[in-house]
Amino acid sequence: MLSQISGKLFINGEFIEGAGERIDVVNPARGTVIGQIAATSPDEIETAVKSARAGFRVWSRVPAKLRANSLHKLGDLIAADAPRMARIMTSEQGKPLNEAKGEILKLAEACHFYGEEAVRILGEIVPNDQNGFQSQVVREPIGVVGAITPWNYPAELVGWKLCASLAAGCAIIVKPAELTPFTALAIAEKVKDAGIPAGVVNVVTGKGSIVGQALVDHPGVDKIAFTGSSAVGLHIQRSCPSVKRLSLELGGNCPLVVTASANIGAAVKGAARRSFRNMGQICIAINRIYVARPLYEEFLEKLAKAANALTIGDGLDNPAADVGSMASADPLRKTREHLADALEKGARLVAGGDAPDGGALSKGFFFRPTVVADCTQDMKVMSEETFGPLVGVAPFDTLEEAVERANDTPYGLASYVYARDLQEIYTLSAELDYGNVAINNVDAGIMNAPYGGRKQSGIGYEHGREGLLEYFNFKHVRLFH
Ligand code: TAP
Repeated sequence: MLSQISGKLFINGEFIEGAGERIDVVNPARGTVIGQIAATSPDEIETAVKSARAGFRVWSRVPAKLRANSLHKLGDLIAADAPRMARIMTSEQGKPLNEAKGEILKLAEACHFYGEEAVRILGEIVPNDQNGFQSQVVREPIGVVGAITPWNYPAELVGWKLCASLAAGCAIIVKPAELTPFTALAIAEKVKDAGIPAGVVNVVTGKGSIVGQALVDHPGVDKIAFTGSSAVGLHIQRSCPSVKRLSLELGGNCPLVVTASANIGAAVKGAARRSFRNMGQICIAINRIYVARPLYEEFLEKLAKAANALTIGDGLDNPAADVGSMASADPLRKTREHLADALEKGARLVAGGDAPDGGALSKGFFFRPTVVADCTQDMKVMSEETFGPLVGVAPFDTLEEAVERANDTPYGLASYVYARDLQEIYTLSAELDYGNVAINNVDAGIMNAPYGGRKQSGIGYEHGREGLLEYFNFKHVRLFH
């Protein structure tokens, strides 16, 4: 399955054997090595940037309609190969196969969305202050994009940047996470099959601090599109040696507010889904829940039951498991640390708290979906991003108190509300200081709407027209005629 891409870089339209040191890629559910990546060397980075610059010259001149056709073809090829690509993703990331397949199909959807948007890249003629002049505002593709992505959504987080670049007329060099490089290389196979010209899309692999940093540092890269932790995002912003466009999609610490008017069954279902899906390794995962005091104990009892009912499995053997292995030892360690901190500070464990019983699962990074109650704001589970299957719950007495505590965080990515009272709904949607607010549902991001964070959660947007605009420069042309 991986023989065509293991150890390879994708540069100038070809899979080439990387010259650098090899790094093992491991199936986190089994602890087995599934392949290697090559650490891209400085010479190979130079070649990738040259290839992308040449690719940009070609692609930026391709008519929008033909770029759109390529995106639709890419979407079709990805959808047709979804089962194989999902196996690659599950093998390197640990999420159950059905969930991985869903992600691949959403990537295909993104290709079609941006295929449609590619033909709607319009300029403007704006009013002028003198006769005889015309002012055109034209959109031009930025150039070469360096895309640096994390391991939690190995297809979509590469795909959003790739599709927007292709639609805009940019070229791209992708540096996927070290843990999940093969999904990105499998996408590159489809790019080649779709007939997208050589150099327009390139994939380089290796350590972020070296290979990712080389893209940040390179004067031939015009924009960095980064998704990852706030710490690395801030480092990139500070270390960038030249003026460069940046979009940063960073961490989250997302609250759910359940008011006294909420449908408690729906709120519990939403909370269980958004706290534990992908083992909580989601930037928009619900990390902390504030529940109106009259509903508090009933909510806890039902959430504990829902968490305990989730099935855990090796994602390849058990495609329909609710949750799989975590992606590596690091997020598991952090989850345990946040749980221990909460219990030490007086939280009450109401579900989970340990790994599932041995057997085949003992070789992976498994942990049971965990709920802690009576949490206070000073606990790490409430104040930091856990990025694991752990959620903290606390009661509140007034809506003002709920808003204050929900906003009491340096992050501003997504927030959630369950309520039926209209006044409560309007107040919370206005007062929650987040880029996304989902009310009576937990799907904060859709392709049509801008998706981005505030405060330490980032700069810029993905999805929607706003996401596409991140890949353009505006040019004002003032004509006298
Ligand atoms: P990071 O450790 O920040 O890594 C993200 C990417 O940056 C990886 O490809 C990494 O490479 C690379 N990198 C590391 N150091 C770098 C440097 N000095 N220069 C350039 N690139 C560098 O994040 P992660 O642990 O993979 O992902 C989890 C984080 O991502 C969470 O905080 C989560 O909230 C956030 N996230 C945010 C969003 C959105 S949309 N806001 C979506 C998903 C995830 P290596 O893999 O080699 O380290």
